Amino acid sequence: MNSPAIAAVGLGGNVGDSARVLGQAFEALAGLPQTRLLATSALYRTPAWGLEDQADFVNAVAALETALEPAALLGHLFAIERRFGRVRAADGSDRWGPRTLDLDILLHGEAVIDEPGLRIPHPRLHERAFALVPLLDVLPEAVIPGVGPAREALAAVDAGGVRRLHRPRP
Ligand code: PH2
Ligand code: MG
Ligand code: MG
Repeated sequence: MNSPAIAAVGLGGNVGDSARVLGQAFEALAGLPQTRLLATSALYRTPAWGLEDQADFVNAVAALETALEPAALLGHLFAIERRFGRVRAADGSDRWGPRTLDLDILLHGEAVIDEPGLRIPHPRLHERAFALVPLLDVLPEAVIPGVGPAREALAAVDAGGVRRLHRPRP
């Protein structure tokens, strides 16, 4: 078995009952092989970033200790997204399925990976308050390889719209 790394996974959704979906997604992460769920952040309601003309998101972060290599972990995250992430309209009008759950690897130990479909640390982590705020809940000393302490990255962005929904679970 590979020696375990501390990984941070970002969770987000803005279709359906996102708070409920994210809670269930935490459970799914806890069930991954060769992985221990170390901590879950609070849930945050966050204004949509990038394409702004859409519903607010709910965002959170999970800290994992995992012996899964990044590519293997990503494969598991895609499988969980498929399980939780799609709603189906009876008439098939959403046959491509609006995504209700997005799971992104934000950090994987000190790994720096830049491959098609697999970029770690997440290339926009340092500019996104919706990821940095929950990341600091679970890993207050997190360092973003190539960037610096996550806490310093947060200080440089506007976190005004990020609102806590629930306290972290014990
Ligand atoms: N995810 C995106 C694009 N924009 N905005 C917020 N607030 N939260 C997200 O998770 C998010 C986003 C693409 O993955
Ligand atoms: Mg994303
Ligand atoms: Mg994604």
